[in-house]
Amino acid sequence: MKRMFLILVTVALSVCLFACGKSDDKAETPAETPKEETNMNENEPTKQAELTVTETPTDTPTPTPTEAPKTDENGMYLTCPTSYLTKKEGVSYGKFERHTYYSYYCNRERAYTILLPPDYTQDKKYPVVYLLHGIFGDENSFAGDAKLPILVGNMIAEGLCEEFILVCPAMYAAGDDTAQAPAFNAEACIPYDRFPKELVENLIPHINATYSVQEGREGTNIGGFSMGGRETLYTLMLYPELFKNVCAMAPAPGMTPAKDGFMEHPGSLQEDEVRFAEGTVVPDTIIICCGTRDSVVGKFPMGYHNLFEKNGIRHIWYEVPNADHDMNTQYSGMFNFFRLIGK
Ligand code: FER
Repeated sequence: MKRMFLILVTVALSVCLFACGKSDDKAETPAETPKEETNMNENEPTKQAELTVTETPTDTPTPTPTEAPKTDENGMYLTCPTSYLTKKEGVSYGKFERHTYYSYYCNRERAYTILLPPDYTQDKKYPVVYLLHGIFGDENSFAGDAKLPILVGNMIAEGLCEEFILVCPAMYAAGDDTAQAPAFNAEACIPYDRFPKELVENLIPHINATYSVQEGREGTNIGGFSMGGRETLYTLMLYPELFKNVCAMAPAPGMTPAKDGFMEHPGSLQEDEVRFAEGTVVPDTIIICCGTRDSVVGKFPMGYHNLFEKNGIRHIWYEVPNADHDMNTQYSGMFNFFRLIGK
C-alpha cells in the first residue's frame, strides 16, 4: 500500500513537471526561429547591436534595426536628403547668369554661367566652385537644372556650407580654327583635355578679376560629372596645389588608358603618372563617387578609386545606392562636395 502510494506520488509529480515544461515551450516557440538563433550566434556585430538595444530604456521607442545609415564611415551622405531640393519659405535662392570671357588659349570669346549667392556683396570674399558638365554639354547644362540653386540656397541657409560662387564653364576648349565637335573618338576628346590649362590660365583669372573672390587654393574648388568628372581628376593631377576640395561624380574613362563600348582611350596620363611627388600640396579632400548601377561609365570610377589607392592618393570613395548615371548621383556628390566649402 505504502509502495502504491509512492508510485502514485511520483507519477503525479512527473505529469505536473511535464505539463509545466510543455507550456513554457509553447510560450517561446513563436518568438524565435532556430535560423535567427544560429545567425545571432555566428555573427558578432549582430550580437553587439542586440546588446545596445537592450540597454535602451524601456520607455524609449526601439530603433528600427533595418534603417539605413545616413552617412558612411567617412561622413558621406549616400543620397542627398530630399528636403534640400525643395524650396523653403524664408530662404532666398540665386539665379544663374550667363556671361563671356576672352579665352587666349582658344582665341575666342567663351561662355560660362554663374550662380552668385543671393546676398552677394563686394564687401565679402567668396570661395568659388567650378562645376564641369558631361559630354556634349555646355555652360547651360547645370544652369538648366532648376533644383541646383535650391540645393545651394538651402545648404547656405542651414549653415551647411559658407556662401560661395558657383561657376559652370563650357568645357570644350577647341580653338577658333577648328570645326571640331565632341564625339566618341580620341581626337574629338582632345579639346576636353585642353580645358584644365584654359581654366587655370584664362577662366580663373577672369573670375578673380570680375567678382569678389577668395583667391588661391583656400577658396578654389573643382568638381564635375562624368566627362566633367574625368576632367576634374585630370585637372587635379595637373594642378594639385591649386584646389582645396575636389569631387569627381561618375568620372568617365579615359584619363588613363581604357576601352569601353564607346571607344578606346589612349589615356591622357599613364597609370604610373597618376601620383603626386613627395611634398606636393594636395587638396584637403578628394571625393570620387558613382551610382551602384551606372549604365554609362560602369565600374570605371571604381577603377580610378583603385588606382588612387594603389598610387597613394588619399581620397574618399563611395557609391550611391541604386543610382544610375543620373541626378541621384549628382545631387549626392554635390551635397557632400558643397558641405566642404568654406569649412
Ligand atoms: C566614354 C564613356 C562615357 C567617354 C565619355 C563618357 C569620351 C562620358 C559620358 C558623359 O559625360 O555622360 O568612353 O569617352
